Amino acid sequence: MDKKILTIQDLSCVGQCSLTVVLPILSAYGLETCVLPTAVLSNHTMFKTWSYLDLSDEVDNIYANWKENGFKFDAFLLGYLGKAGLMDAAERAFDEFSNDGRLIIIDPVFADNGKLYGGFDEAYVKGMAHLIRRADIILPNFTEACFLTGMEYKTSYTREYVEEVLAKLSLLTSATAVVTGVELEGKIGEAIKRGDKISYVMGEKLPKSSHGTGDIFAAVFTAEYLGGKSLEEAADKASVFVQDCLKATPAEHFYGVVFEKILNAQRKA
Ligand code: PXL
Repeated sequence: MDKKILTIQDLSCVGQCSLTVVLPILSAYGLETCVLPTAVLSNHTMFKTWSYLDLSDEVDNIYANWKENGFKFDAFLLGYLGKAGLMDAAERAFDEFSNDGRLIIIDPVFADNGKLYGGFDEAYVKGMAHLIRRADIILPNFTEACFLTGMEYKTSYTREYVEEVLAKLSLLTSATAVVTGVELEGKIGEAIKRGDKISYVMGEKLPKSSHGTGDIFAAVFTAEYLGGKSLEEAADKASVFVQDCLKATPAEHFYGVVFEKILNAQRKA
């Protein structure tokens, strides 16, 4: 039977991130994609201003009806929750709505480039460091991996430093860690730790980055991995997808990437 996935993250109405990118990507890969919206924002928080409707209070109502209707999911992809209180709700979803053999992928989504996103604090980081114990795979970027482990964020570091961070992540969770945005020897990519095995998937470092690319990486990685690719293959496909998005995005399109073009090109190929 086809896989049914629940993705838990916010709906930013404008800005090409979270649900507006993850939902079309997972669907295009043929996954039946269900959503638990954690918040509705006018736009993402990299714009000058934004409105924020926290949906925490609606979760009980949604879960009661899911229970009544007998819904279960084969996989979970968790992203931007916004409020630490929603971490309990996420755990309840794992406990109450899982099919046998389900996969839990957690992208912590609270920081980048050495800084917390607007609205997040140390308590959120601590909560996420606890929540990831429930994951099978975690997808932190290098900044988030440093925050989660209490390691210093550096812009220049060695392979040894990356592996120290990976080792500290293993103290928090037995999940496979796929740490994105790792920069080594002029390249950028993922450092992957599964049990004692560490591997790297490194690619071209482009002279720009953009908002929403972490969410796009998570969606493509999840779809490829659920489709049977290895961790490394899925990470490579997701990185190349993100690079293609960045290359296709004009400079004046500052708030996200034109992932629609790449998804559409993939459909026609
Ligand atoms: O792309 C991550 C993300 C998701 N959702 C919201 C955000 C961000 C990053 O800042 O602001 C609302």
